[in-house]
Amino acid sequence: MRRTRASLVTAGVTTVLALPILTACGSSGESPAASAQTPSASTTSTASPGTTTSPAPTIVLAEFAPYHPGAQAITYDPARVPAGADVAVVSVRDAGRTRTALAVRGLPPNQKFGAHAHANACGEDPAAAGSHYQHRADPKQPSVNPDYANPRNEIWLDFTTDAAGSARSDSTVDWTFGDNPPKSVVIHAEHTATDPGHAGQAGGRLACVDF
Ligand SMILES: [Cu+2]
Repeated sequence: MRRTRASLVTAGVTTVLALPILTACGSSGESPAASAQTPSASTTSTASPGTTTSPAPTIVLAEFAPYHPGAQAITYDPARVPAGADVAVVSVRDAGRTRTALAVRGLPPNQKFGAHAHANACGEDPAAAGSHYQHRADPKQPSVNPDYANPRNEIWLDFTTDAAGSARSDSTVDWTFGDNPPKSVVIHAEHTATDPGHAGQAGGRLACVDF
C-alpha cells in the first residue's frame, strides 16, 4: 500500500511541480524550492510566513474514508469515490500565479467528475465546504453567473477517469490566495456547467479533501 501511495503521490506531485519549473526556464525567476519538499503520506505542508520568494507548495496526500473526526479526505458517496481511493492535491504559487493539480486513483473507470477549490473545510455534512473559492467574490450567492463562476476566477479541477480509474487535472490562475486561502477541494458528480444560471454547478458532492 505504501508503494502504491508513493507512486500516485510522485505522479501527482511531479505533474504539478514540473509546470513552474518548465515555465521558469528562460526567465529570471529562481528555480522553485518545490523540489526540496519531500511529501509524506497524509501530511499538509504550507508556506512558511514571511518568505519573500515563492512560497513552498501546499501538498495534500490522503486516502478517502467515510467521515470521521480528523479525516482529511472524506467520501460521501462510496459508489463513486470508494473508501481507500487515493488523492493528491498540490498547489504552487509562483510569479503571481497559482497552479493547482489534482490526482486520483481507485475511482470507477471512464467517469466524469467535477472538482473545485471551496472556501471552507470539509465536514460531516457535504455542505460544510461552503461555496466555491472565488478570487473576485460574486455579490450574488450562490454564484451562477459566468462572470464570476468560471475557471479564471475559481479553481476548477474537473477530470475524467481512465480505464484504470485514475485521473489528473490542473488549473492555473493569474492570482494568489492572499490571506484567505481555500480550505478544501470538493469532488462532484458531473463536469462543471458554464452557462448563465448554472455556471459552476457540477451536481452532488461526492467527496471532499481538506486542503
Ligand atoms: Cu465544487
